[in-house]
Amino acid sequence: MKVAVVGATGLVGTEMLKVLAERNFPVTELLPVASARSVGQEIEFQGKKYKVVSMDDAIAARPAVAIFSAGGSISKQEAPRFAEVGTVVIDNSSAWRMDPTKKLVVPEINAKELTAADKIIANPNCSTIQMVVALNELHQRYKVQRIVVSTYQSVTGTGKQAVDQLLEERAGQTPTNPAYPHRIDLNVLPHIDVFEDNGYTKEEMKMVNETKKIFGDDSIRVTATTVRIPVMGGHSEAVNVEFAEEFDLAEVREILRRTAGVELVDDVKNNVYPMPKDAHGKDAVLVGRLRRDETQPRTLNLWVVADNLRKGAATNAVQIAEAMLEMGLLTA
Ligand code: 2RA
Repeated sequence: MKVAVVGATGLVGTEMLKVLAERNFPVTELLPVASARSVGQEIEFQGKKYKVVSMDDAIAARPAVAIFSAGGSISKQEAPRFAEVGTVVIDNSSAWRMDPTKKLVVPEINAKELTAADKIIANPNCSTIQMVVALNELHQRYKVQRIVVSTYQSVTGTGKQAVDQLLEERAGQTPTNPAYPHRIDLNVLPHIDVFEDNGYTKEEMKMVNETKKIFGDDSIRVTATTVRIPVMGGHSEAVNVEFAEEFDLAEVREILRRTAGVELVDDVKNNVYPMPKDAHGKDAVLVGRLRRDETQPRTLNLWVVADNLRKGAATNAVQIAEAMLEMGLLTA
């Protein structure tokens, strides 16, 4: 199967190639696409060398699927051009997520909604994906009514520029090309993406809006505070969730144990709980610190950690492609 990866040289694009190879996705021909200045650059995939190609050349090759991680403006402009030649686009930017004609997919939750008519599919924001994966089965059993979430997000979510800033600051250097308005080393920034008129950031509003769309329930109330922390990989989230129905903590634990995509890591007596360092390279969403919110009924606290470049981006996108393949929606 011809597969294009648009943004192939970025942090997420590189992870997408890794995941495609690791999961043996049936790639017969890879079309790596990157900026014009990268055209001709060689990259290795499954022991073969491929040259980076231009967007036009990739479209002309009519790949079965094009996985994008190249920013919203490029996706807005180029995804429809791929779709016109019959390519299925899975896009990791925010460009299509809230478009009512496009599906926002976390395979464990709503892959079954995909049809042959879906030619541009949106991959949710990393901080949303890990939260809804953790809550999915609990939502089916107890019905989520309200979520209060605070996130602790790695600099890899911003990209290479932010990683370089952290490394330079950690080495005692003045950052050459800082990604953030303040130092990030030994600091935290309650500021991810831009501020909206309502005082929330775009990142926070993504969690609010995407959660409702993925669960297909506009009545779910979400409020979020998203924070950047000096961690090299892995997003963590403190989630406080109020359900419509009362729950039993032992049953919650059981449900999480059998929730697709979740690994329960919860034994605080032995200092066992999810940490970003343990999520590196994993596709599972790690859940722990389970405890009842004793200040109000039907409310649970949990701590959710995932590799933001994998399940938060690359793996979820590849899993969408896998689901479509299984459903006969991708033609080789
Ligand atoms: C971030 N979730 O962490 C955003 C985009 N990857 O910066």
